[in-house]
Amino acid sequence: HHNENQLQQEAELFIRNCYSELGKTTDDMECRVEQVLDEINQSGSYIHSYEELVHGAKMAWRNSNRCIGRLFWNRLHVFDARDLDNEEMIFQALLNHIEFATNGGEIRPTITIFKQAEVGREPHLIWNHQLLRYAGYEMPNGDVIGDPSSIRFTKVCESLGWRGKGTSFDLLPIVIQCSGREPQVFELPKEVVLEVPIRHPELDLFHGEEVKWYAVPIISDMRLEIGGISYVAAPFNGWYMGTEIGARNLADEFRYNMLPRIAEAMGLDTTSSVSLWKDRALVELNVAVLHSFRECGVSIVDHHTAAQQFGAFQRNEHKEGRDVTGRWSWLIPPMSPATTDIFHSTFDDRILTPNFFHQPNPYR
Ligand code: HEM
Ligand code: NRG
Repeated sequence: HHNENQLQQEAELFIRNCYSELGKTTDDMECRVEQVLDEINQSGSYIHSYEELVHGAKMAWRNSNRCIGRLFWNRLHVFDARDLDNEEMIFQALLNHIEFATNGGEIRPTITIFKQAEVGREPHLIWNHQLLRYAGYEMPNGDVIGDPSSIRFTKVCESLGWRGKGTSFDLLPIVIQCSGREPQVFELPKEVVLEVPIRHPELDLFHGEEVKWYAVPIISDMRLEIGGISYVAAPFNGWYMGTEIGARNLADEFRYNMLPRIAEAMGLDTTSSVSLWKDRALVELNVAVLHSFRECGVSIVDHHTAAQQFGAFQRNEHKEGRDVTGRWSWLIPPMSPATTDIFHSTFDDRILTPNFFHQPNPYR
């Protein structure tokens, strides 16, 4: 979408910002700006140095308006996978990402960055929304087994020859498409995927039914933009905030919809909403999620701690003379939002770059 002038402008802005944050000399900065502008004149594009790639990715996290976890933006591990050019090597890099990030439960915020987009060349793409996610199957009678939000992608996998076991928690395969070729499907080896069985410290919430969630959320369908360059395959992860699983994935009516079952197991009166059965079930489900992750030694943050960490992020940024941008409706946690300071604040939702952007879905 960029003409060369636009690209040169964005590149120069990024290099100046990046080099000033990294404490580089003006000589280094001016020299690199000139080099980048020349490179764009000659080739129509430019290549980031490893240092620029690393700091650019960190800036993109720092600028993610919907993310409450940004206190740790400067502690992102960056894997440079820009030279990988086939499906097998990309899959190996993804396995490496999963293992490194999982780290036996002590999760490390990590991003793996594949080849940049170029005009006149089909990019390498990952079709999955997250590297780890559960399949969803729609039954003829309209019931759904598994995660309803995966129904469409599960069908795509099936059309490519994949068959799931049909449980509520089938891990989807990884789908990789290189240079406009046919997409290839890779099953994840069980050993690399850490999962946490969910159980409440005191109550039997699920009537003995197995409920679990994977340890690491690895978003793999967003475009990373740094200095006018797009990295369309750049999966990243941190650790979970408990409410993402307990107040959304397992609770939403259009996801696993567990609240009615839990309320029944708790013996609550579900015939009238004034018993607040949904709220009481929600609290115990979220207690169970946090308890289970902790007991398994898997990193997770509760929403109160996360909101406090976000406050520390705001103060840090203020000290550094940078504005914090944010989107209120995403930053507030989906349970007890008014118990956090975030709820009582307002945010500027301007989009700074580098940043992560949603991009069109490669299938459908
Ligand atoms: C969104 C927490 C790490 C980038 C979010 C959301 C939460 C969150 C709760 C909202 C998700 C939702 O409502 O679906 C955290 C925590 C982290 C972390 C606890 C722990 C370290 C990261 C990292 C990156 C990142 C490492 C990138 C390098 C983003 C982006 C979004 C987001 C781009 C918006 C996603 C979207 O639009 O769907 N984060 N995050 N976060 N986070 Fe973080
Ligand atoms: N709500 C989604 C995950 C979105 C990103 N959340 C993070 N990101 N914590 C879910 O699977 O529930 N991260 O990079 O840590």
